[in-house]
Amino acid sequence: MRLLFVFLLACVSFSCMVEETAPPIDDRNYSSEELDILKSAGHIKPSSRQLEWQKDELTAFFHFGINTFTGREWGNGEEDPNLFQPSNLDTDQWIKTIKDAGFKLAILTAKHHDGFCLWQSDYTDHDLGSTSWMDGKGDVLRDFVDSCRKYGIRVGVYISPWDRNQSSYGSDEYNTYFKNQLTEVLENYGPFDEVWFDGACGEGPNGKKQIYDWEGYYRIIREFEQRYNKNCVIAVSGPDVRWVGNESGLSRFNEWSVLPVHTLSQDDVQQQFEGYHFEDITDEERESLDLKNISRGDGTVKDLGSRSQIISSVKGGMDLTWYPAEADVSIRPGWFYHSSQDSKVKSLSHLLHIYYYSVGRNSNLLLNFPPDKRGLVHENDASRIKEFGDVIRSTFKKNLAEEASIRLVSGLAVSQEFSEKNIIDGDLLTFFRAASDCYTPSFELSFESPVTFNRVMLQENIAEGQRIERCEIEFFENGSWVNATTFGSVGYKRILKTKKITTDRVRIKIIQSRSFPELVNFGLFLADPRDR
Ligand code: FUL
Repeated sequence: MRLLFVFLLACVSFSCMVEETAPPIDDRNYSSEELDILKSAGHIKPSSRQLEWQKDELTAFFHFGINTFTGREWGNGEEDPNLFQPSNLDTDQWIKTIKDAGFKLAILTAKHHDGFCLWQSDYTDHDLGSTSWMDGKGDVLRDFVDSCRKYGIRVGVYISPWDRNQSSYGSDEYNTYFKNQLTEVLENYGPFDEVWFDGACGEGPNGKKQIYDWEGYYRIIREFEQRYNKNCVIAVSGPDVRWVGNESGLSRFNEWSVLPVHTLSQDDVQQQFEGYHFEDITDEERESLDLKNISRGDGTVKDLGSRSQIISSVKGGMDLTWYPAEADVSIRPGWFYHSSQDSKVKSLSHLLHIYYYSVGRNSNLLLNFPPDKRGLVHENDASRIKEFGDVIRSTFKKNLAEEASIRLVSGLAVSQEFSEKNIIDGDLLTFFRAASDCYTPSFELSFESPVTFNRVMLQENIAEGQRIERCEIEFFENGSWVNATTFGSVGYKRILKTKKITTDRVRIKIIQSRSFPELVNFGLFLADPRDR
């Protein structure tokens, strides 16, 4: 069902690759109680692990495993391990390729649903120890982790909870198996920066579905995090990073990082995520392990964090939480390599559209590259991603706004230290903070000579929360102010495409906010000609 939904959504979303326009402003009269609720939403903050993760922007996914050699997307766990025979595995090539394109983090499918482990596991024979490849001594996870560290790329691991090989799957015993395996990976290959748990939960070889001990899994990861003293987000079926809700890499027009802790009853949630299990966990434990997001709502719905969602949820007794989106998509139709898809690598314009609709909409992009049977990122994928990286780098290399002088047209900074100058100083550590009663400041940028741009960027100081709900950018032309673009929520980063505009004056008008805005950065860019 979920796959069908995801497939339909992918078709619909790409077939209409047109820019969405801003919906009408929400001009309802809100009571002071409601405004207080919205204000409190604007002051929910990310954890340090979430904040660090958000700055990655681009994460590479590598789906590699027994499916690479069987041509399947979902293996059944009965594969002969000997089929795994990469002829020229080179994880350095994977990591160099994505690093050159600007990616900061990489995640490997160390175990997919077939249960086949890309390391030597003490707990199963469905692993690299059972292949003749490298005389059973190969260790792809080790190679991958070493390559990431060598090139300064942050490291993530995907370990599928759904395991179609394990006969214990569907019983409590399997939870022990999974926890052993998780511990083995964290212990021998950690520290990791991200652990990715898939939501898919089908049957095991015994025809049974598993009741997962999620809290038990999370506890292990948090304990390792403390031991290594290094942040590690748990994504998707996890409390720190949420699935954006489709596998097309596209975020919502308003992608909020502050959401009600859950939007459905626990029964509904459990059905939605098949097998998602709520163990008995005390509130204190939940608090101490920072697991407030473990009861989650339906991640696919259109509206997760609007005013009405926030107000009705809080009035209904729910808490609010920081739960940022990760937008996943593959560079090819499949997640795993199939030679028949060599000519179906996404076009540059499709990838750029995804970039603007993910990174440009307050989400991290998780873009998948399926290494081929040689164990290499295929030439077609490698050259496309190089092109993508070059274009992004070229489009955003020169922030024209940094040449302007800036003044507040309306509103007030809380103090000189947090003045408007900070948003065009090129320093992401300094920011503008409005005075506490100023929710709708406007700024004007003036240039000594006209500049030409067609991309606008705005970034909030999310360390303190996400607050902006609506903003307009205007430019001065023939004696009057003209609208360049109107958009909604901002968060970590919002990027808008505009027509090509030449002007010597630009205005940023914040029209609606939940609390006093804090802005880190404003940008005006002229896109590379390949970025249309
Ligand atoms: C899905 C999985 O079933 C796919 O095979 C893939 O790993 C994707 C990222 O997540 O739920």
